[in-house]
Parts: sequence; C-alpha cells; structure tokens
Amino acid sequence: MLLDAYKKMFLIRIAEEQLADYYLKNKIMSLVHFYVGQEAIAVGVCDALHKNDRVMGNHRSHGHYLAKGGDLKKMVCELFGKECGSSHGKGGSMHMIDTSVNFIGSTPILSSAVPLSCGSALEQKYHKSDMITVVFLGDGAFEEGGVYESLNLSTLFKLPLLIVLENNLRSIDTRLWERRSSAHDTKKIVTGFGVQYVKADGNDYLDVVGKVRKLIPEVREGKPALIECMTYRHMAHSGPTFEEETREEDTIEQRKENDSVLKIRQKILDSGITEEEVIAVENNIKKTVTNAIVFAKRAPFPKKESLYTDLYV
Ligand SMILES: Cc1ncc(C[n+]2csc(CCOP(=O)(O)OP(=O)(O)O)c2C)c(N)n1
Repeated sequence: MLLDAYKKMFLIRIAEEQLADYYLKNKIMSLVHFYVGQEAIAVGVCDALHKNDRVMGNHRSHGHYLAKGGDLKKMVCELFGKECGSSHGKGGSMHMIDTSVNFIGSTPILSSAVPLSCGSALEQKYHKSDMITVVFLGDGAFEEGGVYESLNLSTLFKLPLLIVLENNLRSIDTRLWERRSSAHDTKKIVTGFGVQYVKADGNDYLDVVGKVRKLIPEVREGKPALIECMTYRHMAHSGPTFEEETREEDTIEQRKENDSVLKIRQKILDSGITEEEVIAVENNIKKTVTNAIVFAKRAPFPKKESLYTDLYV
C-alpha cells in the first residue's frame, strides 16, 4: 500500500520537475502553478475515494488530476496545447477536465469550484447515488464569499461533500497572518455552519489518508466535512522558481525535512524494501514521464476547424 502511494506521489513530483524545464523553455501554453510539496494531500485524499467519487480542482491541480487516476500523457498534452490533451489543448494547466476518471474539472477563479461541487453533490444526492464530491481549495480561496454560501448550503441540503483545504500559508505572496485577523478561527467558522472539521498534517500521507477514510462514511450519508491539511508549496506561486528571499515562514531546509515524498520514501525503506528496489521504481517513473513529454512534443496542435468546438456559449 505504501509503495503504491509513493509511486503516485513520486510521479506527480517528477512530472512537475521535468515540466518545469519546459515551462522555462516556453513550451507550455498556459500559466502553470506547481504542486510540488503538497503531493501527500492529493494522493492521501484520492486513495480514500471510490473511483466513481468525483473530484474538482483549482489553479494548482496537476496533483489532484493524477491522484484521481488521470492520464499523464493527456495532462502533458494539455499543458503543451495539443489536441490529445484532456481538454483538447484548449484549457491548459488550469482548466483540466477528464470525466473518464471522474475528475469533473478545475477552475482558477478562486473558490468557484466549491459552489460547483455543491451542485455536483446535490445531483448525486438527488439521484440517490452512494458517491461523493470532493473539492480542493487553498487558504486564499477559503477567504472568498462563495465558500461560506457553500458551507451553509451543504449542511442545509445534507450534501455528500468533502472540502479539502490545502493550507500552504500563502496566497501568492501574502502570508496567512497578513490577511486574517488574529481572531480568525477556521474550525469555528466551519463547525459554526454545522460542517464537520478535521485538521491533518498535509506533509504526511498516512495522516491524510487515515483521517479522510474516517470521515468518508459520514460524508456518504450526507454529513459534509472539511479537512484542513497544513503544508508548504516548495516553488513560487507560479512557475518553477523558488522565492527564498520573500519567505519568512520556512526555509528550504525545513521544507526538505518535512517533505512528504522523502518521508514516505524513508518509511518504505524502513519496511524492508531495499534502496535498489526503490531506485528501480523511481527510474521507471522517470522514464514514463520522459516518454509522456516526448509523446506530447510530437503530438499535433488542435486543427483550426476545432476553434469553435468544446465551447459553451
Ligand atoms: C476570484 C479570484 N481572485 C483572485 C485570483 C488571482 N489568484 C490566483 S491564485 C491566487 C492565490 C490563491 O491562493 P490559495 O487559494 O491559497 O491557493 P495556492 O495558490 O496557495 O495553492 C490568486 C489571488 C483568482 N484567480 N480568482
């Protein structure tokens, strides 16, 4: 089980690290927000889900898509603006959708995925499905009004909705404590609406998956919940650079010490799998990523005639 989780987390990490080079070479057709550092959350949450549960993401959703079982080639093609991308090359990094794995979309308008996910959960309830909807949002998005309307509606309508708050302490370059009064209390806000609240260490796969597994049976019964996962993003808000000169909350050394990918790797070694075996797994994943990028580079762009398809007007 741990090795499977590591493979998924390592895939997300390596895919983004390799894609970072192509971003610098201007091969990526949209703005990119890298998820590096937050992998334990996407994988921990999605590992606790049924494949027919739905997931919605945001502007930083490569990890969410891959953790939900998304296709790496389709994702890389989408970033490269190619026809075979998950949104036929027209959405880019921030508008991925792949209903074949119940990844029902990502949208960069902060918090807008939360009311949309309420709608999805309402549809699931209306059709007496046993499935739930999960939505990922950041601490900046949590401050948008639509979140509070959604918290209210989710308990009013008893929706099978799980909200995953990825608290990386920053909204672009603005730190949490520069945006919120000292009285701000996320748990009180959430429970004040009647929504269950749980806090997890977002840098620890086992903590996330364990807590989500505990929550889900009640969510399926129509008791919405929010899990706040504390984490760090390692790279700048957008693009592959680091921003040490503007960070006060942590250092590269602290982030490395607390890095979820390195932590789970150590646990695997402690469980008796040898370093050589882990390296072989990692090399395989690196090859898969390289192959996906080669495939995407060679793939065709969308045809001119398709300019007006896939549009909602
Ligand atoms: C409604 C809205 N306001 C502002 C923005 C610009 N914007 C894009 S990402 C971002 C920061 C988001 O921070 P957070 O929600 O904490 O997610 P993170 O980037 O840390 O993953 C902002 C302000 C936006 N996309 N939508």
